[in-house]
Amino acid sequence: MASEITYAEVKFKNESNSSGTYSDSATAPKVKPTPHLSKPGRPSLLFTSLMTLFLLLAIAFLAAFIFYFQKYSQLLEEKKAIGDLTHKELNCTKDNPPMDVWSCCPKDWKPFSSHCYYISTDAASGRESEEKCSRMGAHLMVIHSQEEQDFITKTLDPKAAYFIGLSDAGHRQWRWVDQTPYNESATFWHPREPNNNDEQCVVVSHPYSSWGWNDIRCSDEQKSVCQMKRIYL
Ligand code: MMA
Ligand code: CA
Repeated sequence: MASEITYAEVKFKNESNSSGTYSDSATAPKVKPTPHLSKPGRPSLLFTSLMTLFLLLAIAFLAAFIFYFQKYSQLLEEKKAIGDLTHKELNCTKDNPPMDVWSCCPKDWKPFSSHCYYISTDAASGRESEEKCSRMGAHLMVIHSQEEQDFITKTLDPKAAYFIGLSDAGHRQWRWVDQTPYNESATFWHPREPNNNDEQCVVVSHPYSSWGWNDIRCSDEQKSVCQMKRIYL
């Protein structure tokens, strides 16, 4: 077949000038396709693709590293917080013998009804006091009944004042820290309290002859009472 015939030498007889004779080597650059797809100075497509892939992988690794580093830092932070939260010793009782459940409060916490209460030994601002309770898996104490008010006040020092989980959310709107409704008929304000719009935190105190609530500035440093649910095992 014609396509399979290779001409080593071609002569054009009727051409007057240069009646050229082209050798194999002379025709080669014109006829043969160059083996390289791109110019020798530029990187090949394969090289570019590999570099792009490598770059993408590097970015992915970097992103993953940053992501896991942040996760790890967060985990360390949480672990630190849990260090405070872990109650190393529990005091447990079996409340209802037929029920095979232990009801527990951490050591140094006082059980009452379905909760455990912790009386702080040092003074802090209202916000810090709530944060300290929170780090122990608790919140500032919420009082909804005379029984709760009496239970806690009989264990407190009458010379001190203790933050409870009640605060003014603005415009004298009283809010309990656990979001339970503020019931005006179950409050234990001292006479003539609350008395100051600038006092948005509340302490239970015994200034004269009885225990009651007083609004004070949240920046005041006072002791506090934390509350958490009993732990059932
Ligand atoms: C303090 C402070 C107030 C409280 C009054 C009551 C002088 O201010 O505790 O919150 O209302 O005492 O006299
Ligand atoms: Ca007051």
